[in-house]
Amino acid sequence: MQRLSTSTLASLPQEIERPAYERDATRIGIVHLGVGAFHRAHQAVYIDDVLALDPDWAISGVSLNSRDVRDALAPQDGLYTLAMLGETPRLRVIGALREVLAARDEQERVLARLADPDVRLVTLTITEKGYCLAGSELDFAHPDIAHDLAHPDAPVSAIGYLVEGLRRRKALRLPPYTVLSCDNLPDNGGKLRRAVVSFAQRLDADLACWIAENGAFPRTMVDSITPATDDALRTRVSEALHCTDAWPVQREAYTQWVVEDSFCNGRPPLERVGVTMSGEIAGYDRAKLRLLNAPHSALAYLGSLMGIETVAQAMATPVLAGFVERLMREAIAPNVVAPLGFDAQHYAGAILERFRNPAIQHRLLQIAWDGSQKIPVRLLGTIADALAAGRSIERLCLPVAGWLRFVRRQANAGVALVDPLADALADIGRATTGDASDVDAFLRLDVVFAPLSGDARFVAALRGAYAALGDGSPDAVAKALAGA
Ligand code: CS2
Repeated sequence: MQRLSTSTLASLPQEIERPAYERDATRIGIVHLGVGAFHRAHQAVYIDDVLALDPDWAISGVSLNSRDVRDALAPQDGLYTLAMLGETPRLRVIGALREVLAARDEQERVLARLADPDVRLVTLTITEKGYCLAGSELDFAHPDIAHDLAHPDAPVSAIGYLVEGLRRRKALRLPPYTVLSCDNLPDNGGKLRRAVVSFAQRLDADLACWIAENGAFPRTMVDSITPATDDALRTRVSEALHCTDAWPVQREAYTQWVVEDSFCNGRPPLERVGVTMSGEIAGYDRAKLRLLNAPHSALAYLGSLMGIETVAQAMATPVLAGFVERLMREAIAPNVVAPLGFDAQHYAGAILERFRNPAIQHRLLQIAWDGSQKIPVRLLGTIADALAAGRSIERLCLPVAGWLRFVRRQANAGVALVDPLADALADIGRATTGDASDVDAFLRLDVVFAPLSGDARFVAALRGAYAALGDGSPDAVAKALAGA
């Protein structure tokens, strides 16, 4: 079978959607760091629509760590297939990625792109850990940040690349690019601005000033459920296309992108392709993290303990689905400060419907990754707000305790965790005994639990929730959920 590429594009079956513009006539105007499945299923699709209106915003996709996406997509001229898992499934070939670079092999090309006057926007999906933060500020003790401060012209971190790119632009008397974080972090733009400016400050105070005065770091909220690519998808796509695609991606039909409208160097006509441009997005990002991502993590840990594999299966398990709905509507929603006109209960209902979608095989273990990065921004902020408002936190602590039980189980089974703190977590997990005092060892992980670990009400509630989960077996978890 032939491979998807520019030369096979024209001969794809009629029903396969494809770029509605001349790819050769487009120019690269965006560098994207972290060209994983989420970017390719979400932002790149919006940009594919933009390119039919304005050819200046094609994407140079950069992988900072791996070579896999470059190796899969370079032979396909950057083309790949998106499967949209709605009522009538659709397949669409996306052409927005005009180039895919692996930074480890092509560092100078990446830096040259960042200093290219045509590039006016740099976007990121590097996941929570890619920001190298401790709390809300840049972690100068992080090995990648220490490396990049010592070798600023040969960076490895996203922050190092952004700053070296901006340094080159300043030297060339070019305007800066807008830097747009598309990750699930509250105040993602604000955090990224502080990380970039504080890193630059250590190298060159003038550069830091120039970035602070002329740069832009809009906040965003991104949303579309994107299960990892599996063999079933590869097979389905190659059968439909009559040619192979080494790395198709899939997502639910629903998609949302809210972007703060503060760019420093022009921007794509995003409002014409379904993006909500907003002056104030603070409410949206928090509502999404708290009402979608937090319940997702709850399903991931509690469901995995119960031996369940996917989100839809978890939602078909009444005791778990019932708990998650109560968690959202009664424990989380009262702590969400809603943007104007936003109805948290309606939003929660729509999310539950999306979770129930049986057409999507979204594996709980995928969502369980990187718990140490996700738990603080998804759950602990709500707990802190609930404590401050004098509301109860018992139910909110159950998914956090579920994470601890999950870590204990994986560590004792010798299953490696996918988490930047995997080693520390495995050490703690292996030393646990199963009773509530286990919680104290986890609470010493300051990067996760500070400052809440100093609150006696939180410590007591987390111990209580951990004890309620019994031995973490499916029966014990089901019993705890039924009573919560
Ligand atoms: C999920 C998210 O993997 C996870 O942690 O909670 O990727 C989630 O599917 C997206 O944020 C939905 O927009």
